[in-house]
Amino acid sequence: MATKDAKKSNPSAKRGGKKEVKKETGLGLSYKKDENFGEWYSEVVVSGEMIEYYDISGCYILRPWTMSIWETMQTFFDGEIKKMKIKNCYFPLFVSPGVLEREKDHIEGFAPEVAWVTKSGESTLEVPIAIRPTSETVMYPYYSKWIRGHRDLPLKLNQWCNVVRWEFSNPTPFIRSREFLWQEGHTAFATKVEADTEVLEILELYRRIYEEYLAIPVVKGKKSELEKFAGGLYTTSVEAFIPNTGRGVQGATSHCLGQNFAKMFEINFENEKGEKAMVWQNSWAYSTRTLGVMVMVHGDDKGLVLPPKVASIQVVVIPVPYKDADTQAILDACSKTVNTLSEVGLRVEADLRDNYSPGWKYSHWEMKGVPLRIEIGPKDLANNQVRVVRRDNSAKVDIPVDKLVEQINDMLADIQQNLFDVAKQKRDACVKVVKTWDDFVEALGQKKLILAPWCDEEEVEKDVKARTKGEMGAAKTLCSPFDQPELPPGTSLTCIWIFSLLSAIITTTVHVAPHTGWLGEERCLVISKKTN
Ligand code: 87F
Repeated sequence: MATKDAKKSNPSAKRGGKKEVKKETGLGLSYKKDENFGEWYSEVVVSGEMIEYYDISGCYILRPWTMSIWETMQTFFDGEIKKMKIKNCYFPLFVSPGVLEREKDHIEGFAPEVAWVTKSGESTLEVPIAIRPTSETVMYPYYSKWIRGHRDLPLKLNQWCNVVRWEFSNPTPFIRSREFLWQEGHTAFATKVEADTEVLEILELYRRIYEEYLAIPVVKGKKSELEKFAGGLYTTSVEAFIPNTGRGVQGATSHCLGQNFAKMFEINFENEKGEKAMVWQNSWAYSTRTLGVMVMVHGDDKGLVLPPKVASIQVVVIPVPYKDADTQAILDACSKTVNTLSEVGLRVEADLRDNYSPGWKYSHWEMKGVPLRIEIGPKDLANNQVRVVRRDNSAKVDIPVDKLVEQINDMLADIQQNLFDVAKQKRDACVKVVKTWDDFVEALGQKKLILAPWCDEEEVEKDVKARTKGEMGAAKTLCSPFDQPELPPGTSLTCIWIFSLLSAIITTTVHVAPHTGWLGEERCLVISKKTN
């Protein structure tokens, strides 16, 4: 199918609204981040060699440059959950229709996204088989079998796998793909207290993935009743923000499922008093979407910008030979630099290819987002120094060879911190605290990340969505942040939604009492435009 998505496999083929391709190198992006964000993103993931488009819409090839970042995050997260005594397992990819149906109420809204295998070779399967979109229904029948008494609890399992959700809205590499990689954790406890504690422990690990590894600030909080996972009791999430689009992105979720699934799948146990009880469950996941957020937040007009902690190559060493210089001595100095830095555990490579110019190599590694570039030419050799260029801010410094390890380590740490600081400053500049409907509507139009008093009633949220549909882009609540803005003592919050009614009613001069209290306890929620 020749979809719009498939056409992107050769972004250089369409050059509408392009910028000049660099003459010297033939590299460079056709689109600018601030001018055409969507095309810029599609181009940067391909030119940075993270993604290759595939002939099935919404499916992408994850290239080694992507997988190494994924593996770094995986190593961190896997180590942390093992400390929490969570064990890895693997359940099958296929789900029988009967089992899937057991979760009918919750699956209902998701049903159109479930992909089915209906044939093997030429013969039609007697019973079609679903491909897992998530594994609750796959795993929980076995939880029911394995959990008998309180000594079988807690049961804490995780699996690293792929899932398939046949999305129909605009596919976007990493952010919305039909198959993606994730980890899904599914745990069962004897008490709600244990489940509640774990929900937050996992959420903190997700925050660390974003903030410490990907250098992306996130907001931790609780989802609204409308936006939570319908099958669960409550959903917590980390929310990132993309200033260019003015949209929030759900970074990862940690759900407390309560006893809903225990009821459905009969996951019971005999407690210490010998009574029959139902388990309390959690489920939590983060996916390859993390990588898309990283590209969107840090990338620039030269391509990817990788945080040093996750970059597959942290330092690239490039020889800069001149006509009459001792080329072999330069190449040897490059190899020596690689060895010195590799020995202390840094991820370093030299690009010694002789069929590309240094200028071409600079652009190539900039496109791929390598945090530091070391250039070694005759002058550097003579002065016993190397020239170092930062990818994040293009700063150039000469460093003496005998300070190499120390200074490179410092610079990498500084880049990691700087990426986070810049991203946070950009995000914070987009945050708008509003108290009234008019201010809310205005801020939404300005692509702001809105912090507003909110009563968290499903009907109210649906109404706000409906009222903001159209040019402005419907509003969607992201979460109620755990860190709430400070309010002067004695201040009472009024849900912004009531002002939308007030302005309608005021025109007919009917007096309405302030909307406080009766819809429950107002807290501030962060709100942005809907993702699609
Ligand atoms: C799509 C098709 C079928 C999301 C779906 O978030 C089912 C679903 O259940 C579905 N899309 N969900 C919700 C997933 C909930 C939960 N599962 C385990 C998570 C974390 C990991």
